[in-house]
Amino acid sequence: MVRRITESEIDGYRADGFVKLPRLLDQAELAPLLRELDDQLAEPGPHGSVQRFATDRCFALDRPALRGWALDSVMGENAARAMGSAEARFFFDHLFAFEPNQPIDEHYWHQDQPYWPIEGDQVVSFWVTFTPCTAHSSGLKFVRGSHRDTMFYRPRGFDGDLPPDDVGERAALAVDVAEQFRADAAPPFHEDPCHGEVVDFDFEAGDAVMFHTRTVHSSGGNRSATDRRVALSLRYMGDDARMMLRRGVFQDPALLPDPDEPFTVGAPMRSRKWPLVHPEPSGR
Ligand SMILES: O=C(O)CCC(=O)C(=O)O
Repeated sequence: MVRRITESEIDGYRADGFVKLPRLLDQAELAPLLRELDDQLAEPGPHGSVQRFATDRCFALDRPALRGWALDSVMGENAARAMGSAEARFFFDHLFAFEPNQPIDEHYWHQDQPYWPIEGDQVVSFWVTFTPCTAHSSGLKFVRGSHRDTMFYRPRGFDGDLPPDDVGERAALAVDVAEQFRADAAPPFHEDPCHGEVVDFDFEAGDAVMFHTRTVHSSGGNRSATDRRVALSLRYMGDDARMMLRRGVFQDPALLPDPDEPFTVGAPMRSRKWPLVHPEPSGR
């Protein structure tokens, strides 16, 4: 169903901040998972939006095939091995769908970590495409080695405008981390190689890229006149992941613990939303 990643793929991930995982999912797995993604696109959840492209997040655990893949397959073990972590917890799922003819000339280069209320090196995403795609048709591209950059680019709205910065009463807990940020958002890596080496891939359905939470990535949108692109990122976190809330920076409220759960900047990431998936899935 889902294959184990290899040691050489883990080496590639650590060296470059990303690695392509051909056929992470075998063909037989794709149809039931894509059906649930299409159902989600047809009836988006509270975090769904359609601006320059369609996105939704934090819904997979409510859908049986997606839940089984995210929590009960070798994905947790893959994540733990890649991160070099004893444990792996599921963090969240994130859907990205482009219809034909949805180019984004200026791209949406970004790193993920600054948008999320989390800090740590052991945070990994598996971006899995359910449709074939290339750089021309919104295949995701990556900047080699950018995970080693110690500064963040300023977050911006990559599927349109950023939603309001609303973490409710927890806003009072936000800390000043201005020294971790550059003044600007990410530069146009696709236009000027002096900013860094951009790597793109040709993807078959079921292929994936495993990438670090600090790695800069984007697509150029979908220039195919006929083919849609549907991809889901599954995110996992390891032992060093800690709660964080950055003052003056958009912090996704969907990724905070539930209101009745504790939230303390610097505490390990614990919530009923983030089940342990490695070493022993428990209590599911
Ligand atoms: O699929 C895309 O176009 C964006 C994916 C992305 O930014 C992510 O998974 O973090």
